[in-house]
Amino acid sequence: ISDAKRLAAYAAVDEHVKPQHKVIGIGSGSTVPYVVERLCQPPHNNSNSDRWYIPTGFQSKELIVKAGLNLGDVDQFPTIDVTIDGADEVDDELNAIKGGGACQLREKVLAEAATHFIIVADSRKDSKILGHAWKQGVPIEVAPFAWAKVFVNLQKMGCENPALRMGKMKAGPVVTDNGNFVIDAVFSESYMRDPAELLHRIKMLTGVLEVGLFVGMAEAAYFGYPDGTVLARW
Ligand code: DER
Repeated sequence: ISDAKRLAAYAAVDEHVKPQHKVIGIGSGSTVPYVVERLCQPPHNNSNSDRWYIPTGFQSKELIVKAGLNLGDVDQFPTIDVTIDGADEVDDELNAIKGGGACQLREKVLAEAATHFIIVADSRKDSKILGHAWKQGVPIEVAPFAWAKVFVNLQKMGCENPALRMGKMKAGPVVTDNGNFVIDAVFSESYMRDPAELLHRIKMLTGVLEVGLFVGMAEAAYFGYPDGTVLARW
């Protein structure tokens, strides 16, 4: 799987990061380390001295810092040339479920700020309809104060078993880089067939800060396969 992730990441960087691109958004998860790895190799590394890298959270920031790359902030660079990020699942229209790593708020800010938003993943994420491959539900970042209210409203919407995401080796819920909670909400296929409508309905719930549905945002997606091939969709 790691080889498949590396293949997807390398292909996406080689195809979409040009020498003239000076502001690069780096996503979160287990695939994006290979994006940074490729950007530190020739010929891409020749452009790094005057290039800025914008993180989507703590893990992403550490990747940039440890690679010795220029760390920027979205405050300095509200417009980004290319953002490359992973995903939990991608449908046949390049809509994605993101937030498996609880970073979807900053990820969506950088995806929206980018002229080019590119997804990289292994083949397990390549799907037709969201929810067919990723069974953990739509990750929803919520204000801690409002989580129970959002929970009830998600049930009223038809989500059978919303779940407050709990920490591992940490008592209590996962706390995001922004100090919020995450509710994972599984919806039936009838909802997932219209991710734009579902995104809107969830986002309108008071207390919801961001929803891990990236609809109509990705320009292209690269999927690495165990047989050594890469599938690019756009
Ligand atoms: O949270 C996210 O959306 C991350 O990008 C992540 O879930 C991507 O998954 P990966 O670890 O398979 O790259």
